Amino acid sequence: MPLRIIPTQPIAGQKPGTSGLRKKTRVFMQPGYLENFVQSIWDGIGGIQGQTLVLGGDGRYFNDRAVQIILKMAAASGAARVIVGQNGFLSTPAASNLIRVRGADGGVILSASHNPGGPDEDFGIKYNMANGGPATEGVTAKIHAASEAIQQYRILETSDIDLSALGETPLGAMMVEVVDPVAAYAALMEKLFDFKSIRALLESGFRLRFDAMHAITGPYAVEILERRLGAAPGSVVNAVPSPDFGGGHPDPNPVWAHDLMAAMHGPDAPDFGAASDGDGDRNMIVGKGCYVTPSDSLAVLAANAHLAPGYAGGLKGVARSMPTSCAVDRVAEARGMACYATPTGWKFFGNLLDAGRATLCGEESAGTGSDHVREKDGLWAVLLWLNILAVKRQSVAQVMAEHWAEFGRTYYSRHDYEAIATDVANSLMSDLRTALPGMPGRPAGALSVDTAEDFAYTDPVDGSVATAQGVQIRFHGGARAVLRLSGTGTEGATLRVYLERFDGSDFLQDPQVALAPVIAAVDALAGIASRTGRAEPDVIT
Ligand code: VG1
Ligand code: CO
Repeated sequence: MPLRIIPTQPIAGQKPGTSGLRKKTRVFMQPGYLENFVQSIWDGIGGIQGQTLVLGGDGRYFNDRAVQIILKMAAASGAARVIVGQNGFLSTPAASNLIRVRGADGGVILSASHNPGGPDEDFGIKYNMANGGPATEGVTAKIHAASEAIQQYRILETSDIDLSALGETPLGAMMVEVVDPVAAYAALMEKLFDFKSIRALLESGFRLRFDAMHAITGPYAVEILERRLGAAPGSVVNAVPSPDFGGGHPDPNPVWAHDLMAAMHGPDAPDFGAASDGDGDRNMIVGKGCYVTPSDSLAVLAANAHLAPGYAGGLKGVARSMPTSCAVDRVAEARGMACYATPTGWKFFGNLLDAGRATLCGEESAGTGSDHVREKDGLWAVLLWLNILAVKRQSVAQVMAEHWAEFGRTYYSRHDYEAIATDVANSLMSDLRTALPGMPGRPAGALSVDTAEDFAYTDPVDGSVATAQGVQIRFHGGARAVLRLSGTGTEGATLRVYLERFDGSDFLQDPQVALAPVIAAVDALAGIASRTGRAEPDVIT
């Protein structure tokens, strides 16, 4: 099999963001572009000679081609074995699990997560390490440095491998092992959760609807929810992964999962609704007429996880990303648990999970997970909710009402301004940063600033420092706002504004109404409307 060493040169803009490298699919399809970045991964991590890697993706457009290219490049650089999901499919949490249970040296996951897919939409690639988690900041920096120094890439010139049949096929000196993408993951879920109780709940007439949004969790949810737990056939909708996600955004929030929201608020609403994103690591939870925000979901799971067998011994601690609401902090305080606030992105939870300092982690962007893998995990969150409901025998709305009665309610919302001009976004943030020292004490609308900082994080395990992770403004009276730019957008810049306000007694307000003073205060401080020319955010979650 001829080995090709192809001369290449650095490509500007191959800097991985919050979750690997994301670009328009057509950018990835340019000759040599994907190859350049894959070789940069191999170079950045010090080579893959003799290694075992896991490979798979969410099935979006170009997944099939990319998997074949990466297999040939792994063989050309001396990998011993690549474990790949059948047809090139693996959800992000299932890939994380496979890396761990197979003792692999790392893995490559193909996905742009919740971004739409197709030739004119988005594609992405990320490298995960031997613990199953996203590359740390340090490794990400090495991959980026390699992408700036690259001179050549290596690839085998050979025909494609058939990835539809399970089993082993040699590729040069490397072994390609095609595995069932669901089996090992489903086995892990059976260990963590009380499938018997959940089955009994479903037999009692409890109805659920899981919307896989035409993305990767379809096969996982059909196997686990319908086949193993006995949910009625058809409970999982949009269950067949499609390269363009049926033309939609596989983003599990009330905006993009509007069909699920409509079903859960309709006359014949099921008892429980859930959805997951393109690569299966995000989740959305909704009860009959009752949407649960991701920040509240994290708090409820932290308060009740001990009801599931996998967490019966209690939690070692909890962690949230800094912009995630402080609802979970109240649970941690009440239960005497450690609580960490990290920068945005799952990679910052890795050390806390590895060191046994945190058991449960979550982000406001619909990501929740635990130490069972090193990624957030959509179906896991759904199963933990079902396990809790099966034990409590309460509706989602009752669980929320009791939770707020015990801990109070933190009203929370995120406002996204998408595809704004990069220079406008950058100057908004840099002007805001410049103004931070003068902010404390300053009035902003009906509120006044208590503290203002550019969030920096020192990892308590390895001491590494991440700076400039978002502007955090606390107001007198306890409200808080965070502003940061997205690291995963592929068009212009996306400004994210995170808003919260605690209320200890009134739990039934509309969040946008409850947050109105915070929204006005942020605009007074940052000048969002005047600078961007946008009267409203593009997406409110
Ligand atoms: C977004 C979310 C962040 C999440 C990241 C990856 O990043 O805000 O919480 O970790 O996406 O999620 P940003 O930089 O655009 O705000 V996904 O489901 O890759 O996998
Ligand atoms: Co995702």
